[in-house]
Amino acid sequence: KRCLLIGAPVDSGKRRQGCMMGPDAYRTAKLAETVAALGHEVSDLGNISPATIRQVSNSNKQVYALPETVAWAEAIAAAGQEAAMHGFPIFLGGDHSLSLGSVAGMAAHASSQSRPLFILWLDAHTDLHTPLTSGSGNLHGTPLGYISGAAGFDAFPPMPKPVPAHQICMIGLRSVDAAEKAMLQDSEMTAVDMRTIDEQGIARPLAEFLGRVAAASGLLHVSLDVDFLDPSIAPAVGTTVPGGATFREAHLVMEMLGDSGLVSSLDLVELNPFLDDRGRTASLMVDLTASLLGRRVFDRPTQSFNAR
Ligand code: DIR
Ligand code: MN
Ligand code: MN
Ligand code: MN
Repeated sequence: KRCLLIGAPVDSGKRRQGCMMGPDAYRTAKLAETVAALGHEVSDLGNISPATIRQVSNSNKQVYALPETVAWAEAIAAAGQEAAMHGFPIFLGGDHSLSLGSVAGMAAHASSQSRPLFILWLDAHTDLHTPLTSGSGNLHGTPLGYISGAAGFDAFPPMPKPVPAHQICMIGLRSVDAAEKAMLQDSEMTAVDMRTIDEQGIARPLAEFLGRVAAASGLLHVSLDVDFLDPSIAPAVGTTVPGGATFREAHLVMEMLGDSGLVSSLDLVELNPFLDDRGRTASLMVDLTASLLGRRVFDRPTQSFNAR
């Protein structure tokens, strides 16, 4: 693969600052070197800057830093669409409002290739709010609302092609606001919460989704929020929620994604290095990326064992 690292130190998606340091934390944790050691070509494109900040209006006055976040989304979408023509974009966040841009860019790319775009959202949260429903006013809680074509995003560039609900899968859920639950009520999005993972394992729902991506010859964008992971292994995020994915669950997801060969772009978001513990969350995110890009214990297919 030709991996293109796009630093997007967007920090306007919520009030607590620190995600601006994310891209440099991934560099310090040797993301480029680690990916190159797996045999991939890697180019670090450096950090991008937001587009010109324009005054934008929104009826929800509670929304935090809307003009800044719109300006970031515009720049990230443009850089992502361009990168996707040349390789495999890896977006180094930055908070999750980054995906208002990355997914818009990937949607434009997919549409230019006449391929359907699928989204895998690895997160404790559903991020389905709109600027009108958000209680916190934090736009990092809204990208899936935007991506799926919900109303209320008139300040943002229109989504090139909203992603149909049946092409969206969320895994790791354990903090869903009432408005988001209502939106999921009669939606065709796949929403896998931690209880489902406890009862059925994480591999089953993922395999089912990957089967659908493959059957449709889709492109697959993966958005990995640090809070998908259990806080005991990933403390460097402003919105930790107990009961998250374990070390092995997370690696298994990434290994299965790598084996599928279906992933075409990746977001690494919400890392707040200011909250980290000697860089261990940044290092874990780098190792998870390595698992997605082919790092394995053995260079052979997994053996299967029959139950006696
Ligand atoms: C919450 C938190 N649902 C909000 N969202 C987060 O502010 O709307 N998403 N942290 O990752
Ligand atoms: Mn070009
Ligand atoms: Mn998120
Ligand atoms: Mn989250």
